Amino acid sequence: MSADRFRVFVARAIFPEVLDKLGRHFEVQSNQADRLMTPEEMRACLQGASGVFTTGSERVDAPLLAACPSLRICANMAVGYNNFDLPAMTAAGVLGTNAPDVLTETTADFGFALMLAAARRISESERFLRAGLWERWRYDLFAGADVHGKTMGILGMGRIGRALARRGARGFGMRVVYHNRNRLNPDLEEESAAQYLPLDGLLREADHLLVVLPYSESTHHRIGAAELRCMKPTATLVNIGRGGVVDDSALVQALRSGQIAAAGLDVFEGEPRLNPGLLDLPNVVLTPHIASASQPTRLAMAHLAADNLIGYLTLGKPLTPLNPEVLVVR
Ligand code: 8YV
Repeated sequence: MSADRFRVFVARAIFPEVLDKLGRHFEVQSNQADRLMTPEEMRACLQGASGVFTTGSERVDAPLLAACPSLRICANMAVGYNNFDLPAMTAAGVLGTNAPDVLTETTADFGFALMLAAARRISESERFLRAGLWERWRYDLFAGADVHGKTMGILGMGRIGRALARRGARGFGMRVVYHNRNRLNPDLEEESAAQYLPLDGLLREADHLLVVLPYSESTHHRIGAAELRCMKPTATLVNIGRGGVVDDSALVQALRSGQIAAAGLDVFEGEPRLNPGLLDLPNVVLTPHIASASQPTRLAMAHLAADNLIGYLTLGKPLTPLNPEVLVVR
């Protein structure tokens, strides 16, 4: 079958130029209106499709794969891929690809911004000012925690964790400690200026804890009530990894009771819905999953997902395959 006859479905609205690029290679159908689709609608849209362009919001699982036998590749416009049941995809001979690297620095910038905003009480003080409550200077008005020279703890030392470490150590003179499933090799530790600690040591020593773990059954509620109890009462917690890695109910309790000082959250359990307790708390900065959302980075992520579809379906050569064993089988 010639490549131009492949059909590709784009499950969400994307940059028009990326849609045009796909259109030069494939017959493209897209959800450019960005309608929320049920799994049944998604299945219907994928009939006869060889590829699908997904974001982190669309679930690809065994029932979907069974209902869409023509599917050969699912290209995620996200580095995280917990929306994919990867073993089921491999079993079905369907390739999964993600969008790593292009978002690393932008996402680390945002994690750092959330840490600063939470520690220095930026959102809280702006709300106060906008509400017309500022009457005069006061010695302790929104006095928060320092960031420079403090200890930054990083949970999840992949590419984004290491980019955060570089910012903390080199830009802000921080001591950087980390915990990861596997300890980094000495070269990477040196490059990141970071010291490995077991999880309980990380929790106890961090003035600012940044969670950058992907979500899986094994990372579910990795930070829960017991872990929050280990942290300093002056500490801040930032989650730019995935919702569900932090137990949001336990976090609400910890923020409410002063067990920790503040939090900055870009990802949530069950997003786009939030634990309502979070909305009532002054000491948490909340953003709607935008850590990678700079214009150039989102465009680069979309191009990478598109290039994976083009590379695989036209040449058999995807750029960033998640289950390359599928390539061998084919
Ligand atoms: C995406 C992300 O914007 O890449 C990831 O894993 O969390 C974000 O950068 C989001 O998943 C939408 O695809």
